[in-house]
Amino acid sequence: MRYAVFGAGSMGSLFAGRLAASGADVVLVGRGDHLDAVERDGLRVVGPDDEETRVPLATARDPGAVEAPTALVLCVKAYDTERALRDAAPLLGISTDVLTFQNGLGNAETVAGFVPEERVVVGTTSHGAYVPEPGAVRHAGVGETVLGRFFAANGARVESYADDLTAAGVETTVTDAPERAVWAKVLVNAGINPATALADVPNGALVDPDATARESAGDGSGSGGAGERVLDTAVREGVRVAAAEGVEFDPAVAVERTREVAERTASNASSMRQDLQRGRATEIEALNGEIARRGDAYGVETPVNRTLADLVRLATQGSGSDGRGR
Ligand code: KPL
Repeated sequence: MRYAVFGAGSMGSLFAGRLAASGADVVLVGRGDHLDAVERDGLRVVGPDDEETRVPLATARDPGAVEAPTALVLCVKAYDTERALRDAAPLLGISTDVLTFQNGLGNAETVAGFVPEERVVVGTTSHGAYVPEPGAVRHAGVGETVLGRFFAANGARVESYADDLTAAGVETTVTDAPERAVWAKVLVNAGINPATALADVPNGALVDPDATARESAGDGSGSGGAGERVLDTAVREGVRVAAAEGVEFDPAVAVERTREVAERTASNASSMRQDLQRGRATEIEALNGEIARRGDAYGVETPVNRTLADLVRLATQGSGSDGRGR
């Protein structure tokens, strides 16, 4: 089994580093200071309990120089999927699987434009990771990872990918319903990411009971559950769009799950907040933007998701990017 991980961000680095440390054949494909540092000194992986290892890890800047892998693992931002697949075209062998571990809706469909549908594997992960400095990745929070073929039945190969990741310390299970796993993550991201990005607050601010209490006290110092209202409505609209696609969630459970994630990651800056702060493109089109577009297609109203998407577009325009990484 040979893995080529595309995208030297936090998740790509974590997967590639953990796989390499477990002895798997893996190359990390990307660019920038971080990749340079990994090429020079190996990847420093800091675990959730502060344990540290330095892992020698093969890197490549030119996908054309990479030997055809068994699995191409896409960890680039959702808006970069097409560009990454065009770059990867020379190394896609006749049986290479493409695993997408990206946020948002529509990634599997994009991948299926490049490889036959039976080779599309979709994964979601709730691990927390970040790159604290070039050459290092911090595995901040242990989560769950699931994967499964999106358009075909799972087989031995998918089991092997899950086994390899589990052996590498990223416990992974195989699911027969990857579209449900994707939607579950989308609902959480749609409920947390744009609100925290636009308000420039940590995730926990959305569910801060103190803020609610302050407003009830009437002294005007609290946000009065504003975050909860936005989260609640964005998630419920998303649940209705998912239902129109035949993926059913209990709305109250979906809201509660999103609240729990906001509480568990209370001090984190969401990925979209970090993107906006740094003037980078965001994943809004694959999240709330796509919920609104699919809502239109099914005749499901999504005013809050549409407005959140428009506001993030506006904020991104203000930073000089067109929101698509260009
Ligand atoms: O996945 C996340 C993100 O920021 O993109 C959450 C779960 C919201 C954690 O910050």
